[in-house]
Amino acid sequence: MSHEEIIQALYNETLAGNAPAVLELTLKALAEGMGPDTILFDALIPSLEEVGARFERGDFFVPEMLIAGKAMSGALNVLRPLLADTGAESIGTFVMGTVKGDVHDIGKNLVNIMLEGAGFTVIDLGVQTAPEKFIAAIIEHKPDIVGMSAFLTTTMPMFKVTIHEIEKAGLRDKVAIMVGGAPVTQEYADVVGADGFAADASTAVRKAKELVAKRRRALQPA
Ligand code: B1M
Repeated sequence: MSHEEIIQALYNETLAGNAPAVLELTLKALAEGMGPDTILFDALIPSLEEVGARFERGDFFVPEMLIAGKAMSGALNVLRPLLADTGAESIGTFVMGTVKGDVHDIGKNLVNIMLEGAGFTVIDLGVQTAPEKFIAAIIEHKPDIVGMSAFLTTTMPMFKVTIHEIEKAGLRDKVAIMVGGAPVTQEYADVVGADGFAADASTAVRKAKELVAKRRRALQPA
């Protein structure tokens, strides 16, 4: 199989939710010398975008989304160490969670992998993260940044609720707050009072580095 054929097959099998084939093709692609980022950005992510488009058109339903998501997650498990293993010293601590009411985690996991790859220590709170869980994690881990993902227009308001609870706990000035997820925009991030927003995983890393640098500058004695 040529590299193009592997990419096409990975796209098709992810769309079909064929997890064993996606795993096998991912391993094959790596054995053929293809980069993990090529596999991710040229095959897996475009395929999940098509899954979403078909769901919107009514051609796919929740079970199809679920099995496609599972197939993607299986491949991500293989790619994770390759994308994240830089051996770099920690450049900051990032607490990350998908907000309460939301079970989407593929995008969040991808951001985590990229953050780890860039040298962040990532504490992943998982999905359906209630404000009190974010607060407990801030107290326990003293992160530089708290990141929240939301993938539904109905769960995006949890950003504001969570930030409000962090404020009430007296912890807002202890952390920078970043938000993201498919429906989130910079305008929305500004409205909820977040310090940063990113539309994708690599921009998230850039933004996170900027926020850490800004915080470190602010904490330096004049
Ligand atoms: Co759902 N789902 N889903 N879903 N799902 C979407 C999000 C949807 C857009 C599909 C559609 O209509 N086109 C739609 C939301 C519509 C809306 O609100 N505007 C939707 C819906 C409606 C639903 C349900 C309500 C369906 C139902 O039950 N009727 C339901 C909700 C369940 C719940 O959460 N309470 C539901 C369920 C599911 C599954 C469980 C079946 C499954 C999730 C599996 C899982 O995550 N483990 C699923 C899936 C797979 C999808 C789609 C197809 C794919 C999402 C994905 O993983 N994308 C999705 C359609 C789509 O987005 N195209 C869809 C790939 C991922 C790499 O991209 O998630 O955008 P993304 O992440 C990006 C950026 O957003 C950014 O970086 C990531 C990597 O580049 N980013 C950040 C993410 N977090 C960040 C944080 C940051 C910074 C950047 O800083 C902190």
